[in-house]
Amino acid sequence: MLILYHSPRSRSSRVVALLHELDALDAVTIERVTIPRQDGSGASDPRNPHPEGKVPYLVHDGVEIRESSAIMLYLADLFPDAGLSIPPGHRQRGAYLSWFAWYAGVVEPVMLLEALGLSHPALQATFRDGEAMRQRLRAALAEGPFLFGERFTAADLLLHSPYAWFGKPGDPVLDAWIDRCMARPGAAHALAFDTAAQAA
Ligand SMILES: N[C@@H](CCC(=O)N[C@@H](CS)C(=O)NCC(=O)O)C(=O)O
Repeated sequence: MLILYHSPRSRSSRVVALLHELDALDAVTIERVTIPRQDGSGASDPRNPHPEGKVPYLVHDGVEIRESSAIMLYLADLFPDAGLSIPPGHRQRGAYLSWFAWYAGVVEPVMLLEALGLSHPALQATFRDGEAMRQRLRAALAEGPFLFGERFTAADLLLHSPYAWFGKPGDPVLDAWIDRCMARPGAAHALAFDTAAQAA
């Protein structure tokens, strides 16, 4: 049994989009929980088993999986027929895993630091900066419309997601890629799902 703990219009919305892309919505129970929001609304939900009260959180037959990168990798592997995962044994598997680790370890901190206008030599040494991060994405997208050429994968879904919330960076290559990702059926489903949940 699979349970996704989800809060509308949050980092778990991209997992809802992924489940739609994987044609796996029927296999997963989506439990809506509340979270404290940055505007002061909301609160931690005692029904959410995440150790920090966060979303997304996935429970699979009692095994708990946290962090968007791990959850999305896990689900894309679990439902391989959709072709959104690059499986173990494939020569691009390592590159595929690298995007998920880089997202969690570099993209999220760098985007937050840039949004807050924070810089420090140690931060630059550790993470580089927003322009280096965008250059890394641009270089990958020189080969095709998605991070793995013609193939849309769960890595595209994760990596473009902060831009879907915060807006495009104003770079022609990145903006076109974000538009392509946002035009996917999963993105439309997640938006409609969250809108309906919030209206209920
Ligand atoms: N690195 C985590 C971040 C999860 C996260 O911070 N989620 C936010 C929603 S966008 C949350 O649950 N916040 C509630 C809280 O901090 O208590 C992931 O990507 O899964």
